[in-house]
Amino acid sequence: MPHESLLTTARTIALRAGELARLRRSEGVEVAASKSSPVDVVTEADRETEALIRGLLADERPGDGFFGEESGAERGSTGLTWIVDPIDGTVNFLYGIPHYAVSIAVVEGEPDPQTWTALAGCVVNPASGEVYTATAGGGAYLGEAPIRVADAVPLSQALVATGFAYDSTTRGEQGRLVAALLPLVRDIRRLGTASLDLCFVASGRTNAYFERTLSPWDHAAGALIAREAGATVKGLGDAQPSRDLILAGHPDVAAALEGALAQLAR
Ligand code: LIP
Repeated sequence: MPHESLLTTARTIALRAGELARLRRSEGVEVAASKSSPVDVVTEADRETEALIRGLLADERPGDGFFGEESGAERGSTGLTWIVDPIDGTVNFLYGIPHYAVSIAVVEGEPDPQTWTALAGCVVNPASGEVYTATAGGGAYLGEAPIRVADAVPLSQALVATGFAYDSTTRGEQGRLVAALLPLVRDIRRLGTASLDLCFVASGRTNAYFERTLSPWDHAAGALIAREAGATVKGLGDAQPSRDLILAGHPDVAAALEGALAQLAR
């Protein structure tokens, strides 16, 4: 498998970080601070888990760059950068909803989703024990089992996941769009963890996913896993995923969803 060593590093560290997050969740979780809005929170477990990941990567991969949600970016000298969300689905984690993830990806080139090449990625749900992995050209897996996107369905039969911003004005806009989309699809799922939303597309648990206002660490690993499982994963127009949009699904479903969203945005 290509980039197997990088994947082994990502998976080993993601599993250790997941164990720490699960332990901290069992001990009780409190908000440590808020960020972009009163409902955009960080917990001490977020910070502690990222510190663990960052330290283990520094030991294992000296010279690689780091780009994490809680402790920022550090340029490396090897051309590789680790993109880390220590606890994706922070609000689920805070409330004890067992649907959150440690997301670790390693990319080649600048740590910019518009230009990077993702080489390996791992998304671990510590609550369920599910481990999603992929390497560029090596396929996508849930545990040891290969995974593929669900077969194409008409948009009216598509189960579509999405998510909403921490900014209330943006959330209002997103809610109006989802209300207009709802009668056009089978149903909507809002599960609260972008990395797992992308893994659910990869494993056929949903037909498509879209969201705006995500950060690079939310989708770095999940986008590679979804692509390697046969999904189209794109941003707005011809762009790569960005804060403006990430959209993923079977190529035919992704195209139909993108068309519907464009129509509804007019
Ligand atoms: C979350 C994403 C989720 C989105 C939330 C939040 P966080 O990331 O995983 O898809 O809807 O608003 O951005 O903040 O838990 O790392």
